[in-house]
Amino acid sequence: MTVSAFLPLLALFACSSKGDDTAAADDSQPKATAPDAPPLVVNELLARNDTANADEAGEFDDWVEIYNAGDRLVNFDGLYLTDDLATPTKWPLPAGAGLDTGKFLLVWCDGAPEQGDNHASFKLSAASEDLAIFMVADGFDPIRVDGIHYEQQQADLSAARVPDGSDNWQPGQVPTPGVSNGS
Ligand SMILES: [Ca+2]
Ligand SMILES: [Ca+2]
Ligand SMILES: [Ca+2]
Repeated sequence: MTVSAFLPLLALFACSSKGDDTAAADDSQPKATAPDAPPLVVNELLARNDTANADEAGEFDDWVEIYNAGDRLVNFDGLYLTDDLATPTKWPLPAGAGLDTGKFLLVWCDGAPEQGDNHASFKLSAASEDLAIFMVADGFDPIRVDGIHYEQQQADLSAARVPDGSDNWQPGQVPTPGVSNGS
C-alpha cells in the first residue's frame, strides 16, 4: 500500500477526533440562563394569631400574604412556599391559579391543606423562622424568588413591608390580611 492510500483515512480520523473534542468542550459550558423569577414577594406575615382573624374553619391560624409587585399576571405553576430553606418545594402554591398585578393572596399556614387550596402544609413559628417563595424550572436547582428570616413575633401584630413590595419591613403592625399594608 502506498502512503497516498492512507491519507483519506487519516483525514477522516482527524476530523472525527476534532468533532469529539468539540462536543466535550460544549458539555463543560454553562447551561442556558435560568428563567426570570416572577415578581412575587412575601408582603406580610402573622406568626402568632390569637384573636386577629379566623379562617373558614373558625381557627385563628398563622398566615402569610403574598403580593404581585410586578406589572404582569403570575401563574403559580412551578412556585412553592416553604418555612425550611433546605426543603424549597414544601408546599406548592394553588395549582391552576395565579395572581394579577397589584393583587394579594392570603395563605393560611395551619398545616391543614385539607381545609382549602390556600392552606399550607406547615405552620409558622412565633419565635423565629424562614419563610420563602421558590421557583422550579426544568434543568435548574430551585430558585429563590423572595423570602424573609424573621425573629420573635408579638401576638396579633404582623410584620409587613410598608409600602407593599418595598424593602422596608416593619414589625408590630396592625394586620391587613389580603389588602394593602398602607404607606
Ligand atoms: Ca385552619
Ligand atoms: Ca414552621
Ligand atoms: Ca396586607
